[in-house]
Amino acid sequence: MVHACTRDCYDTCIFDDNHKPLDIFPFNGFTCSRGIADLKRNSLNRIDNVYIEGKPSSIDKALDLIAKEIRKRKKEEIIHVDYDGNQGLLTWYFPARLWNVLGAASIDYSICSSEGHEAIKLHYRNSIGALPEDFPKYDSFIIWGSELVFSFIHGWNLIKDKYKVTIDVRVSETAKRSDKYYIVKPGSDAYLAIGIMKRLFERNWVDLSLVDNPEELREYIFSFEDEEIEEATGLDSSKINELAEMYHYRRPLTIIGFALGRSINGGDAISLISLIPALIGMKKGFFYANSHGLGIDFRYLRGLHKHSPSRIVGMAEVGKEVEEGKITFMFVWNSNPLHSLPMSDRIYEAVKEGRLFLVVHDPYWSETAKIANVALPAPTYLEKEDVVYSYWHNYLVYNKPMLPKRGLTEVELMRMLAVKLEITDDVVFEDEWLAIGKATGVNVTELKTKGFVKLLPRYPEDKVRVKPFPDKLKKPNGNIIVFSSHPNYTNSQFKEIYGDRKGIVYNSEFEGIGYLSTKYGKVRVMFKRDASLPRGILFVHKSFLFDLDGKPINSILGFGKGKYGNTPIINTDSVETIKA
Ligand SMILES: Nc1nc2c(c(=O)[nH]1)N[C@H]1C(S)=C(S)[C@@H](COP(=O)(O)OP(=O)(O)OC[C@H]3O[C@@H](n4cnc5c(=O)[nH]c(N)nc54)[C@H](O)[C@@H]3O)O[C@H]1N2
Ligand SMILES: Nc1nc2c(c(=O)[nH]1)N[C@H]1C(S)=C(S)[C@@H](COP(=O)(O)OP(=O)(O)OC[C@H]3O[C@@H](n4cnc5c(=O)[nH]c(N)nc54)[C@H](O)[C@@H]3O)O[C@H]1N2
Ligand code: SF4
Ligand SMILES: [Mo]
Repeated sequence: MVHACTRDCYDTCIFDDNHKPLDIFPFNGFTCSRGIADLKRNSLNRIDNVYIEGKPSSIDKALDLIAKEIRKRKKEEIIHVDYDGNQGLLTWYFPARLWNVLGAASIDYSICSSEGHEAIKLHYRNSIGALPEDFPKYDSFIIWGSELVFSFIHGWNLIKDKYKVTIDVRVSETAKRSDKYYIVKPGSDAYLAIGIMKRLFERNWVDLSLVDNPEELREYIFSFEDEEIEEATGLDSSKINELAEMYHYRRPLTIIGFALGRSINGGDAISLISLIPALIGMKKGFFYANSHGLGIDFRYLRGLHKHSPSRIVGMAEVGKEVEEGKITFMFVWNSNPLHSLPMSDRIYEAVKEGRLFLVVHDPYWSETAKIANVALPAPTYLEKEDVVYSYWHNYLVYNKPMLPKRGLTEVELMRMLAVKLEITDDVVFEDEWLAIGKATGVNVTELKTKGFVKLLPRYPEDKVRVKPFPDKLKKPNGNIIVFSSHPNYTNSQFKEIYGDRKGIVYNSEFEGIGYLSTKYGKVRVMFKRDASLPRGILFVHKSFLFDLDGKPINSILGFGKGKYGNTPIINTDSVETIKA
């Protein structure tokens, strides 16, 4: 039998029951440093018991306490924070049913990729693009705002020997390993896409058969002067010509990174970039994330066909709402919000001051679990049954546990808490395998027997809508903080294997201790000089998000968000640097 890695990662590697990566396309028998270390990590830093206020306790006492705290509150003050720490349908999605039956507040799941999904859907109705099987059909690639060599190793493996061009705001590792790279000013990718399309129109290199309204697009594109585009992007005309020539002569696959959606003007950038392939008549000419085009009914899994949250809180605003006292109870699983949410120091302060009751269900002692009023042990993905999808390939995988279970599964916990709360709704108690069958359209018996099946990708056939066109683009101000993936960690995970590093900020000027400051907060960090970084770019690995005093770096992020998918603007501007 098999299992797939459930971490937030493009690759969703499938392993055999000895935890060896399958030697089939696109995994090709290898995995990353995390996949290799999973068996060793599985016994380290685990939450080994139920803890109440840091002291070992029993599940019954914990559930009584949680139920009492829930009953005390208005449902609008109760929020569940769950993200992609485990991408299993049973671990991540299904347990949200309890909270939706309760009518608690829900996050909007916007932290990572929603901005790009929504921006692409404006034009294509769905955000699905190239599948792994499509990658080898291209002989060239444009890697736009993605640190692919670290974040997407099997994608990189398929393209590493082909012609590649990277567009980034700094000389990333992917840029270094590409045939060419272009360094643009942060927040200016929308202008670059406009510049490229302008050249394509001017040279009559367009094929208008796929788009619905080319004349309106032309008019919009020509409302931008070349000087404006050059000034915004920092690229001169010859560079923009080169990119247009590459699109025309080589017809590359454009890989659009998630980081763009977390940046200034990010939604507009992704929206316009996704139009370029269509404008030259390329179908499926981009890859962003395919999860919304595989026919999985995530709403059904979360019970949203029958119940709705009382309100939706943007992930950009959770910290702010905690500070304002609008959220007083937080139930966390599959997420480490102290590490990952903007203004997360407000969560820490509210727990310490007794203004927020925090429950965390996690296999590991995450930074958030460590400060929780109640910490509950969860099994890892190697220890429980689940069904896993990918946002790149279209395998649906039945995870058969290969190690004994430690802790309570998310489904067990949800139902035990429902019993305490005297909730009998059949949405909570529907057989989870029936629900999986309904939500995926897959025969579950066949899935369990075979281990994995392929989902049918669904591509909309309509013409590509050129509208809406972005109106005003923002001009970034001052220094910009830019985050990116580290090869040995997935977000906050794997510190027990590869160690922790606090608050290192790479920049073009300073060396030594100092501060980053915005109107939202201030953190004490270690500056390191990197001559390759453009002035004004502050680069941080997104796995080391605590400062020298243990305060979240996200204390300095605000609640600004993207206009299409509400993704927090994590790569934010107006960051002041202060040398100590
Ligand atoms: N090893 C590893 N793999 C991972 C993860 C991990 O933590 N570690 N995380 C997973 C997750 S959750 C995600 S979301 C993906 C993220 O994977 P990617 O989409 O690759 O995103 P990032 O690594 O955040 O950053 C990609 C690049 O975008 C650049 N960038 C930032 N702002 C801009 C801009 O305005 N314009 C342009 N052109 N470039 C910009 C950054 O400099 C960086 O080099 O990776 C997944 N894979
Ligand atoms: N400053 C800054 N902030 C960022 C980013 C950035 O680049 N810079 N990136 C953003 C992005 S792209 C993302 S996706 C988010 C990621 O933010 P998070 O979702 O907080 O990321 P992870 O570190 O993957 O945390 C997931 C947690 O899930 C737990 N977990 C793993 N498996 C299971 C399981 O089976 N059951 C349960 N119950 N828990 C499990 C892990 O142990 C871990 O504690 O962070 C965002 N925040
Ligand atoms: S983190 Fe990504 S590359 Fe590594 S084992 Fe998991 S799915 Fe594969
Ligand atoms: Mo992400």
